[in-house]
Amino acid sequence: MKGRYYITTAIAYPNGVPHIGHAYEVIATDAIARFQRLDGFDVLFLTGTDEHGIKMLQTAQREGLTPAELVARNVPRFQAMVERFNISNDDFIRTTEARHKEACAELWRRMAAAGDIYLSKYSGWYSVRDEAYYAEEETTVREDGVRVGPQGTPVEWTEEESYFFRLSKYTDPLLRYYEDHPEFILPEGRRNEVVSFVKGGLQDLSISRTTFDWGIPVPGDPDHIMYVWVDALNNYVTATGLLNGGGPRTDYWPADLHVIGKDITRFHAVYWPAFLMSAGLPLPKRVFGHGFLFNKGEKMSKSVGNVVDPFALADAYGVDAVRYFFLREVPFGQDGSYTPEAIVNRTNADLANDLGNLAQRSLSFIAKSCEGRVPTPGDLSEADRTLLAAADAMIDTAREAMKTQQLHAVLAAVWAVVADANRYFAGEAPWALKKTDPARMATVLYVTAEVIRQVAIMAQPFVPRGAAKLLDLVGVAADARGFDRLGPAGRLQAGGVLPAPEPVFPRYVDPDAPVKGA
Ligand code: ME8
Repeated sequence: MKGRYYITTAIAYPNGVPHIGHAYEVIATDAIARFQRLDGFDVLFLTGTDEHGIKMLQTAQREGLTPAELVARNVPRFQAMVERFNISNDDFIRTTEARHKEACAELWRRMAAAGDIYLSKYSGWYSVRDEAYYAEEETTVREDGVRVGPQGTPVEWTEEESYFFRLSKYTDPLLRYYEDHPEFILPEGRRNEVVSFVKGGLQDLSISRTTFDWGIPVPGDPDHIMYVWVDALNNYVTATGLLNGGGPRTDYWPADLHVIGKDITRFHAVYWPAFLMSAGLPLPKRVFGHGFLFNKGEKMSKSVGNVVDPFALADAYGVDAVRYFFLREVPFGQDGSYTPEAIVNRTNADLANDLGNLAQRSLSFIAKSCEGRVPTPGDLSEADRTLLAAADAMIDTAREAMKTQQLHAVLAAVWAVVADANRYFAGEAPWALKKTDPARMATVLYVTAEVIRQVAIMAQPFVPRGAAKLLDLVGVAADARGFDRLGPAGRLQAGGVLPAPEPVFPRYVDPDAPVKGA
């Protein structure tokens, strides 16, 4: 084992059903978690739901439910989404769980013991949609007279007694931390935004509410409940047991990577490290703010009616295809747009044609011409060596790209080898060699199968189902699929018996398209 690796997603508000942005985040995080596991790390992968706060309460009221009823109805949909997309999370945390309430009370006590919490009166602007306090200068008045915060959501004037956290005290320590850890916040553009926000000076933060009670009570003053972001951020620590008296997971803290969307960078890169410094806990190593997905270039919103149901996408195109499309097409960290045509074009080209057909053609040829056994290679030609070298080099490129979570670059490197293998296979034309030079044919088929083995190992984090099936087809045992088996270490053994080939990545055919000849 190379060491522990703790990775998390944001925890979603279950105030509605999951949308494709939620699916995108768990898919990307899952690819990283699977990559690290295959690379020999002892991974803890956490996701879950953020169930308190005024937004949840108001949604429940609008629907004539109690907040507890609302979460009881919606959380299973989030759990089902995680399952549907083949997410390999080790835990699913709900902020209404007892373990979490205990951990939050302990966090609060530690911040209070550090002298960082005081009682005062809050008056200012609050956005329920963002669950965020904004300074007056961050708000603007829209043409229709509605005052909105920096994310464009309405803010309302709020005045109440509140506990405050001495965030101002952490301005310099935070700036020093960003300076000493230039890769704490990625991508770089997001880091620059955070640094300039903090340089502007931080004001103390209101961290409790008294006007509703759907939340975690403040220790010693149950008239107050904790500000939902104090509660929410602490989920990452709760899952390790560190603030619940210990247990087997405590050594996973600090987290290696918090994967979040760009709109919640401030909470993760400013508030969260400040709370942790105050509580005397180590800081996470990285916060990665991914981009937003847009439907045909438009922002998804319930009022526009273009919110895409991730279950419908999975049903239409398949889980592997949806996973592959978003991770290959959207440079991780940037915004992405998608259309049904783009999903079909990309996955038919890369999965069905380039990889799927290559595997189907070469493996059926092996089945027919080599008695269904891994062929025995002869001396390697220049072309054989070049292709094998390209396959052997994938993992180094991939590890380098993964240092900064460049998932699309990993896939680009792997599919560059798939393209090489297709050119090789077409150029060597094993079907012609069958009559003229069967020994050379065997070598070409061996090299092709070996490259498929390595491509499939590399593809596991992204298209887990299809990659596993490919590995079955080239006869790779379940315990020989880790990255330590890449390169010469795990070369296919000549003579190994292979199962009957079958197609792995189906081509998407529009169910409504006119049938040819009909
Ligand atoms: O923010 N494209 O919950 P949430 C990509 N509970 N990502 C998107 C997206 C889109 N169109 N829309 C949302 C919350 N996201 C808090 C998090 S963490 C301690 C608490 C992302 O349900 C969003 O950026 O509004 C966030 O990372 C995640 O989905 C959950 O969003």
